This record gives sequence, structure tokens and C-alpha cells, in this order.
Amino acid sequence: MRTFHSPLQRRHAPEKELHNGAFVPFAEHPGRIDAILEALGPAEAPRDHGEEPILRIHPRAYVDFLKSAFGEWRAAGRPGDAGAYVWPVVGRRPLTLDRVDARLGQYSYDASTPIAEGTWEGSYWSVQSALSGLDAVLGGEAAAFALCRPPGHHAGADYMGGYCYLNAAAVAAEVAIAAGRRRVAILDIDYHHGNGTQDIFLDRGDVFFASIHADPKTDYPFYWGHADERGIGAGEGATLNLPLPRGTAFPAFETALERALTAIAGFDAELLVCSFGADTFVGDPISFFALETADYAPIARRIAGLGLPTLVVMEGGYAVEALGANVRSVLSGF
Ligand code: SP5
Ligand code: ZN
Repeated sequence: MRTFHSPLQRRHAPEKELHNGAFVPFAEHPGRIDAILEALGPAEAPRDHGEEPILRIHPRAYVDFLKSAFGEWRAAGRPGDAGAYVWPVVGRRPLTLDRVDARLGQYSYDASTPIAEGTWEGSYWSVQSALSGLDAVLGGEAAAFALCRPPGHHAGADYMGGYCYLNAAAVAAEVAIAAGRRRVAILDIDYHHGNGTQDIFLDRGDVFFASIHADPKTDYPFYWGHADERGIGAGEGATLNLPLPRGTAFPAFETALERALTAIAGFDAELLVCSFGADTFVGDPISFFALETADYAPIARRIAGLGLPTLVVMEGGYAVEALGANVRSVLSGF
């Protein structure tokens, strides 16, 4: 399968994240890329599509914030990576604020998504990899793999979180619509709910969002991904959340997958974007499902059974020693 990735994505390399009360090494590190490329072989360099596709999803003010925040942080004399320490109550009121600390809080929702020197560049090229994979699929490939990193599915239109800054899957889905695909489905099978993607398309009837993930009652991102979130307005019914308990292994995952695929098949999509996270793996250090490496191939075969042109976008997966094999397994099924 054609695979797209830019070495510039490595420029995003924060040092630490806040986890359970302590600063610990950043889990979403460039070594993840090394592990995947070692298993797959070299990837194709993405074409530069510029900022225009990104701005279809993300407002200019947020994009400018991502570009300038690290420089402002350094100019304020701060060491290390930029991160918020105060957040507004969500949507409290629109304010234009000067200090980088205020802006970091306005454009984020957690403390595990620091901005490092290369965060904008890495995020930008991660989206370009997704757009180049989309080009391949729009050009007739049955499936393509965008080796995105940093991941994207926790990023909303104007917020970062969950190691995500720009939402590559959402940008790709929106560009597919702009290219004339009338309806697009997004299937998110990362361990964590894709709250950013859901938020972006919540009120849209032309993009179906289905997610299988750990129950947010016990797992990040807590405030999204509950089964009663089904879309609003024109998007009523075009969001499907299938939360599963910690410990879920292949049989229960497969049952949820069949439900998601039945819903997607009924939506009459012309293209599928699959947000794939390998953090459903039994050995993942920050997650608690129990999928085995060999399970990813039949999961992909069932998804491929939809018969839709499919862009696979990399999201999470932190068991680095198994990551290459897990990605190879899932790609073997498409
Ligand atoms: C894309 C994705 O999978 N994002 C996951 C974000 C989860 N963040 C909350 C859990 C943070 C755990 N950090 C553990 C670090 C250990 N070194
Ligand atoms: Zn995840």
C-alpha cells in the first residue's frame, strides 16, 4: 500500500508531559515513526498542498497561534516546551488576550499537549501526508496509508489536546468533500475517543463519524464519546459512539465494529477515512484494551469489506516495540 510520511514530522518532539501529577517523558515521540518505517520500509514524501486545506477546518487565528506560541514562550524567558497552566471555562466568553499563557489556555484543553520548537512544522507535514494519501485514493487507489505524526483526532477546529494539534483526518475528509465526494464517513478505532473530529463534524449531515473507544467514564478524554452523543442539527444521527470497557478483546471489539460498519454502509458514503490507533494493543503502556497483533488484519479486512476507497490515518499507539508489527498487520488487511 502506498504510504506517505515526511521526515519533517520528526521536528515535533516535546520533552515531557504532565501525567498523573508528575512530568514524565513524552509518550508520543519520534521513535514511533522509526518503529513503523522499520516494519513498512521507506515511505513516499508528501506533496506540499499549502495552508489552504488546513484553513478549511482550522481558523486562521488558531493556525497563527500554533506557529507563534513557541517563539512567544521563549521571548517570555521560559524554559522547555510551551504549555498552559490556566484554562477558561469552556466558551466562557470571547476574549482577545496578549499573554502566551492566556492564549495557550484558550487554544487547548489538557496539559499533555506541549508546543515545542518544531510543533507547527511537524503538524503541518503530518497533514500534508494525509492530503497526499487522499490524493492517491481520489486518484483510484483502493486504500492508502498516511503515516501521520503528531496524531490529529483530539484536535478540534480551534483547540489542541491529546498530543494532537491539527486534525489530519478532518482536513482530509473536508478536502474530499470539496473535491466532489458528496458524503464521507470517518471510522475512528483509536483507543481514545476522537473528540476533535466529532466536534468538527457534529452538526454536519454530510460527514458520518463513528468511533469505537474506551468508555470515557474511565478513560481520556472523559468529556466526550458517551453513547448519547449522536450529532446535532443537520448532523443528528451522523455521529455514532460505541464505548467499550477496559479489558475489551477481539470478540467484543468485532461486535462493535460490525455495528459501526452497518451504520456506515447505511450512510451511503463515497469515501472512508479510518483514524487508526494501535493503542488498542494489549501491551500499550497508556491504554487498556486487549487486541493482539494478529487481530488487526481481520479488523482491516472487515473495514475493507465496505468496498469504499479508504484513507488510513495514523493516530495513537505507544507500545513502540510492537508498533511496526501492529501497523503492518492492519495494512495487510486493506
Ligand atoms: C492520539 C492519542 O492516542 N492520544 C492519547 C492522549 C492520551 N492522553 C492522556 C494520557 C496521558 C498518559 N501519558 C503517559 C505518559 C507516560 N510516559
Ligand atoms: Zn489514542
